[in-house]
Amino acid sequence: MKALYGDDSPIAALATPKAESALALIRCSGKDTLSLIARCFSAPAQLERAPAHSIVYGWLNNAGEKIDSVLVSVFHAPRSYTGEESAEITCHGGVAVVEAVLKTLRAAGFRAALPGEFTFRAFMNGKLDLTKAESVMEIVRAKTDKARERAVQRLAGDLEAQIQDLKRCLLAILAGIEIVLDYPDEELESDREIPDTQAACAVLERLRALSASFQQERLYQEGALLVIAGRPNAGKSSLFNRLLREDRSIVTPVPGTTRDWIEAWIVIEGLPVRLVDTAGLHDSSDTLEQLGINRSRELASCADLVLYVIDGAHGLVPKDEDFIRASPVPLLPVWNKADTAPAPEGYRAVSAKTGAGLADLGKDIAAALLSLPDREIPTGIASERQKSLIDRAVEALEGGLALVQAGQTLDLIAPHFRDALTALGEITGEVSTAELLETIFSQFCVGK
Ligand SMILES: Nc1nc2c(ncn2[C@@H]2O[C@H](COP(=O)(O)OP(=O)(O)O)[C@@H](O)[C@H]2O)c(=O)[nH]1
Ligand SMILES: [Mg+2]
Repeated sequence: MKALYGDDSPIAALATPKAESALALIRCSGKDTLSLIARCFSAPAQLERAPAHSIVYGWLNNAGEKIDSVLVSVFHAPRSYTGEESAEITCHGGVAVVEAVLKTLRAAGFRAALPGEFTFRAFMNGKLDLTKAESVMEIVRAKTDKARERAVQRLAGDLEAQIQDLKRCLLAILAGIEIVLDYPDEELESDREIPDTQAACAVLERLRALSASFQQERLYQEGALLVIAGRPNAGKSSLFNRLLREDRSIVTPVPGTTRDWIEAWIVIEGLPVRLVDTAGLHDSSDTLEQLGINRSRELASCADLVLYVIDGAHGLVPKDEDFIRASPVPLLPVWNKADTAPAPEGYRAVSAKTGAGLADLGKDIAAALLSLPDREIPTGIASERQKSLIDRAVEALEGGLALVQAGQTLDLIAPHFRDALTALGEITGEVSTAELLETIFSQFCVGK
């Protein structure tokens, strides 16, 4: 892949799904794109003379045979997605039509684009930094509107701007150190201490906040695992159905009805949530039921949040208290059956039967998952890659500051600050390797 990535040879790929549809879009980019398409186009001269951002209508022909009537959108370098001369061919959306158009383009001199190759070229030509390139993939994959919104903020440059600002701060601190290193004998007029530890601590704080933001951004992207647990008959399945707004899980007055687990994807306050209804937690002599119970415990132990349903008709019993206390993951207690008796102070009261309290419960769940009640979180980091680089910068800065504290000399301290700076440069892509780029862009779809 590396050998092919990174040249400007003409490439073409279908950008829309390979399925019967009204229209399909085939993207072309690279050297001589327009004159290559002109070779198989009914109005070649018009296409080659077409102004930027115009559309030309005509027929695509292959060896004298009419393939399809198409529209060609024309982009001149550098005003295109990739920064190269490009075109988008809109043809009819049949699977066979698309195949025939691609075959025609191959005959004219285009090769099939690799996954993410268009965006890769856009990055190489300075159209976007790596945080923006990664957000393109996020937008395509966003499951909810909120997830899409957050990715769009990164595409608009919110994250890049934060990283650039952190780099400026670090660079200023480093410049202070380098001057002393370069001119050790000069009397420098500075009212600041060298290195500027106060500024470094401020950068460190912001980096730590960014590192923590990944947990939340990941929830928006991948969704949260929310497991409903509780004793038999507490109303777990009723609550599951309520949250799902359909009767999926079987509800009966007989304890031990749900023996396996049932799951469904729902959206809570813009967060994609994988909701799981489990078997009631109690000891059973029935082997099959006991297996279900064991699975319930396993699921509950790897959840992002456990929704622990208390049977309001019976109140809190020692078994409930034990489970709540022992939970290895965050747990939200819910007092169900509030229609039968009032809930005690401090509990979220709901009734799976009437639906009372369900909207507030949704807010509680989102707040518990994001661990930031009632507050919009700023744009954070969105990939494992970004997270590991932020953490590297945090470690480097911590290391540097520890040396300052220990009274070490500047020549020993400086490399730590430089390393932090390099890590941030890797996030935006100013510092990059072929391997890194390949890993990122190969995750894209073909045509992106
Ligand atoms: N009054 C009342 N009954 C409920 C409520 N939620 C569930 N139930 C009843 O409690 C029984 C057990 O419910 P189910 O959802 O199967 O509990 P699970 O065993 O925890 O899954 C059923 O008869 C439900 O109709 C509620 O909010 N109020
Ligand atoms: Mg049940």
